[in-house]
Amino acid sequence: MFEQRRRHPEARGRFSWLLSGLTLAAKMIEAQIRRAGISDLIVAAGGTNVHGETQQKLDVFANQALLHCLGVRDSVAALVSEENEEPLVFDRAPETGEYIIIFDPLDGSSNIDVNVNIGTIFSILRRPPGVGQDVSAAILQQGQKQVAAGYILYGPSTMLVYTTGDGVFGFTLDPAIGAFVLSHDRIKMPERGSIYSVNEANTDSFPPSYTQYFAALRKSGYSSRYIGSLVADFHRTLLKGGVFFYPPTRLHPSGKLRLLYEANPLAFIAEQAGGMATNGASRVLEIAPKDIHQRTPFVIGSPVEVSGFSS
Ligand code: FDP
Repeated sequence: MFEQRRRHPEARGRFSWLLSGLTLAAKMIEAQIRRAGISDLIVAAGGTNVHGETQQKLDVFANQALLHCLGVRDSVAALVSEENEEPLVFDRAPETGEYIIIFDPLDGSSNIDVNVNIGTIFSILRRPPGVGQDVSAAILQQGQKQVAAGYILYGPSTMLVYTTGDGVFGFTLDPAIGAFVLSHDRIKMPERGSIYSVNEANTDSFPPSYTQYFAALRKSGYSSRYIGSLVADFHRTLLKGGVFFYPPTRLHPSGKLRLLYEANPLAFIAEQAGGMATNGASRVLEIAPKDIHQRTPFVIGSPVEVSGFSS
């Protein structure tokens, strides 16, 4: 991070301070996740932890950790969480509160209770020039305006993957020293892969363009993987190539995934790694958001597979 900062002599360290808030929250969340099964036993035994506190659900804990660790950074103008109906806007002067942070505190919630990978996703926007004390109207920016985006994957090891628009970097948490160590320098997504990823149980309600494309992929020898945690499915796609889909379905006619919390940050990372992301028709990063909780169909992955599909 410092190396990247050296290339921007005008940087004042506010952004690094912000990222340190994210990594601190990530370590708090990861520590809680690691004890998840044990905490359940404690709850079953009496409902309180060793400090006499009632155990919280992990997604509530993750949300509060992020709101706290980021909210105390004075460069934050607003925090927009998937878990909260409304953004949390801070009354900070425009020259101080420079950043809007959008996050999904714990993605893949259906996998929390079964010890399967889950993640935190974040997207960072700058307060546009001329926007006064109330920044809420400036939250709905196109994904291409993001100044940084990333995710933390809580898996067999915990990883932070992020971009500031100058490549994608992966850091692995070394539990022995409690620090994220650069482990994946300038990640490049393979041109093409051999895996497609989609919840096939929804096949009957996918538009025909999707089912036809999946059939074509199968004919060409593709295999299939679906974890059901977006961060984990994306992380595999980033490293191994291939393509992930969340198409429109009967239950979710506009797709299930959220544009601001999920699609935009991962699309930024994918493009920075040489991949692509679309809603089936146009580039995700060019979609003009109308609502903070807006959903979108999502197709993301290697350029060969993503460009080969059109809804
Ligand atoms: P979840 O509902 O378990 O929180 O957006 C949330 C998400 O998981 C993604 O992480 C995941 O890719 C997707 O939804 C899974 O949805 P389906 O169960 O409908 O496949």
